[in-house]
Amino acid sequence: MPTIERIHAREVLDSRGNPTVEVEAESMGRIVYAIVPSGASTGEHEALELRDRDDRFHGKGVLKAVRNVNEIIAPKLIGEELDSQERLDQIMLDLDGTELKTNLGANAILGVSLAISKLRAGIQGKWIYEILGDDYTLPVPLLNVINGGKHAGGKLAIQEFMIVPHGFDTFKEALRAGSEIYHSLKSLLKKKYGVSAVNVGDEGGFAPPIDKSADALRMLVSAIEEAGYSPAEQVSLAIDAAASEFYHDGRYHIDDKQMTVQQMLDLYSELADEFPLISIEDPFDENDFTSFSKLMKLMGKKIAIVADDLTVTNVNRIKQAMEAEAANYLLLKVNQIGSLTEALNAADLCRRGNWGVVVSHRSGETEDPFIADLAVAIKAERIKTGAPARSERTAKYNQLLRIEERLGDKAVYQGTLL
Ligand code: 2PG
Ligand code: MG
Repeated sequence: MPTIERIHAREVLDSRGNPTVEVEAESMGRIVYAIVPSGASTGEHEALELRDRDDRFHGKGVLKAVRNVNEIIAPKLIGEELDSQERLDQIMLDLDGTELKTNLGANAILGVSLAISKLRAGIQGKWIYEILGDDYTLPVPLLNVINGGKHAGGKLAIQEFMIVPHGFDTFKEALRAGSEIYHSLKSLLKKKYGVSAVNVGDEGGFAPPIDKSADALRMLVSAIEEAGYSPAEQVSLAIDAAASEFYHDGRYHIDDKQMTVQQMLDLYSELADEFPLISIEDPFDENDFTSFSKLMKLMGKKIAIVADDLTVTNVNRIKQAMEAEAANYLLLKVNQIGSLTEALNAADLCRRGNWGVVVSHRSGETEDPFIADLAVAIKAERIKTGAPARSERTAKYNQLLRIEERLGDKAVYQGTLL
């Protein structure tokens, strides 16, 4: 069995221009690279992203995490057989020894964890999705075309307004629709609000001067029609409220109002009645399981209630959410938990608990397309990886195009299963 011959970490930049950890690893002449993403609307229960907090990069340097890889993790793993992801990840989890990876940093551990899976694929001459699963599907993309909240400088409280092209036979056709709608939206926004309305936010979606949630969704329906597609039948809508970000002093500050939980429930119902909304992520504060459950009772039979900051890809929190019936979909982000094995365990738990899975990027992303392979391998129903624009987003969509082509006749697009 081939062994890990070399592991080396360095500091590189993410899509926001902030430093992040890259891990390079080598075995049998194969060299692989894995880069760790980073959030902005980070959940308070996420594993620790270790930052230097000194005078470099406004405190955001990751040299401590880099050193932890090069001086602590690498000496332990070099020479180990590439037999099992789980065993190698467990060596790192034991080295760290904390629940939230506060010793070594989730960014240090995850970089190595992802590099290990790429090496394991490389030495077998396989693609990553092939070693992570044995039966595959192509996920439906949630394309974030209007950016609000912490990801843009506008007035929209809701962080993400997404189009969902599910009514197609292939991922390729769905992505084409996504791109065409994105460009129709650009023209409509320009016409209505002027050229500055099409400046983009962190995830490549536009950041127009719209201040009401319903108006943003209305623009999306117009863009779908303008591009020649049929809303609801072919293309539906999704939102990520990321509500913790606008929850202050017991109220949700949204649409120029300060809303109670009941008013938010009413708002979501109205939006779901008026628009073809099929998914609502993080509708309430990240500690409020009770309000999530209320929304589930109200519409959990019809649409996806997605837990992100609530569950942070952590099996303990997912179990808690399952017991409370607080959601029916998990947003799965590998860096929230900090190792591939734990992320895969979270996905398994969802399967057992009858939850769907949306594999997700972070707002601070990189050119690493890893999550595309992951989504295919775990048969995630959906993937959320930004607008169909900006290379750190299209890197993932383009990898899905490659995988679909490679699977040929065996390719199954989840959209057809909706
Ligand atoms: C989210 C993500 C990704 P961030 O809230 O779902 O879109 O944002 O990476 O900033 O947490
Ligand atoms: Mg979210």
